[in-house]
Amino acid sequence: MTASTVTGAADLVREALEVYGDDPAAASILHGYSRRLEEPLRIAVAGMVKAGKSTLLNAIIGEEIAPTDTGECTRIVTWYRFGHTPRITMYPKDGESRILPVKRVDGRLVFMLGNVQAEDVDKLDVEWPSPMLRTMTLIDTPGIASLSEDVSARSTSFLTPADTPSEADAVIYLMRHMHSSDLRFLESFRDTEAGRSGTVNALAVLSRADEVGAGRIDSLLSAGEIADRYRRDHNLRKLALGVVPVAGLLAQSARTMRQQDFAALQQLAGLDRTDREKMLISADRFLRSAKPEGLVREARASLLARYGLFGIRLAVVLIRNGFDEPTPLAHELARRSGLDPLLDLLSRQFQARAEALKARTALVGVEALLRMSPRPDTGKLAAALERLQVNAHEFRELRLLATLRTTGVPLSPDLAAEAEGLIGGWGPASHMRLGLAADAAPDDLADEARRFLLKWRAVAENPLTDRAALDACRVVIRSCEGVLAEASALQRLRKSA
Ligand SMILES: Nc1nc2c(ncn2[C@@H]2O[C@H](COP(=O)(O)OP(=O)(O)O)[C@@H](O)[C@H]2O)c(=O)[nH]1
Ligand SMILES: [Mg+2]
Repeated sequence: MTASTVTGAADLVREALEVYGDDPAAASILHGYSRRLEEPLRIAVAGMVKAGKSTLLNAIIGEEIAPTDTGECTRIVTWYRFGHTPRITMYPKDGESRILPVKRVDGRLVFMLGNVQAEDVDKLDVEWPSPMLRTMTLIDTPGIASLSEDVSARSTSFLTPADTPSEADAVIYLMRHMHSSDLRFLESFRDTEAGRSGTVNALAVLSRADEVGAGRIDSLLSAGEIADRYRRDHNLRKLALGVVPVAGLLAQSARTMRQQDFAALQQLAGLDRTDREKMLISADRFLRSAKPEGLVREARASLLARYGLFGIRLAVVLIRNGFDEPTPLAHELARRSGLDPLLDLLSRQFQARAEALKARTALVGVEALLRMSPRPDTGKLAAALERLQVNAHEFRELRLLATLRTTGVPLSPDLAAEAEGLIGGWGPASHMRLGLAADAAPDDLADEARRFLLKWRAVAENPLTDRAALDACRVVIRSCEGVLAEASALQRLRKSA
């Protein structure tokens, strides 16, 4: 992200404020955009009811703060933001916001709405001192396309409002299987943001991945195969930057593992193998089992709720293979839950582009304002908006990425795939664009960037290249030049050190 695009977006909002300063509603929206440019990226977690959204959100944050399963509060859009001290603010649809008491029961945060009904609440805002939240604000949403029309409508109007940019800059979309309603939602999310700066900014998660193979120990492998298939799916590919399988429940519990969980798992690992396998056939058997004696029914139920049968089976195998301390076991379980690849994808696809994504949201907002309340004196503003949209290279990259993944560009499949990488489709860092290792030397980065640059100049100059692909070639060439400039700067730094 060049400084010019960020400052460009901030300048544009400032110019818009000069034009719309006398309209309090517009001014407040615009002030919101300029604040938003300074804040962490907003990532919404969406998907059908019980897809495992709140559980995954807890896993990402590393604490059990989002209420899961039933309960009134799971029906309210809830923001989780960084704050030095825990604080919960409720915003009712009518009336003043109010601070709610911070109360935890059995490690979990409980929201006490008092005499207010969930349907009268616009949103809850949770400030929490979690390091993860320093770099992103997470937004938990009620289910999409749920049986309850009302709850579903709330999520949809929040994430894909008709006239303004979405409150979220990007979305993690959870699905257990791919349904047509999942695709419909992703389409509408893309379309709101689209306008003229159309981009793809959703990641798909194949959630509750441990349940895919009925909790068998190789469930995640099977889930990985399904995710691969989805990733290649023609429809989904247009809508999501990636698909990863995640066992969110396991990830959440591993990241919040308690000593008593570890002790119980150790007891199970101590059992004779046939006894153990028999009792772990089903949840029901596990709950009813007489062995190990020290493990009371409540403790079994708690293990089951926190880790699922898959998590219990996996933990036992790991303990028997030498993970005999809680911390290494918790790390290994988290690693196997599939959370790390998701975090990695989040950081590559969203965090690294946070500035461009936020700037883009601001631009969409100003565009909407110009459209909805036109004024005679907005010519200069419209021109500035247009210039920024057309010229900012980050937006051109995001747009081309969307085109490559949707309608396509008349290039050979190999070239199209290469273009996708070079413009940052697999992550915006130089080594990712070039397909090199993270520790590649500056000389190698520069050589490779130069090679791609020459190659793509040749593609652009080749008379056989389709005219319709020339624009795409120009964007790719500009990206190669950017990478080369960065690599050269690194080379100079190396030399002078
Ligand atoms: N086995 C298993 N259960 C899960 C997983 N994620 C969530 N669940 C369970 O599914 C239910 C719904 O989860 P929740 O996170 O509240 O879903 P939400 O409605 O999408 O927010 C809860 O009982 C969770 O314990 C998972 O990865 N594996
Ligand atoms: Mg939920």
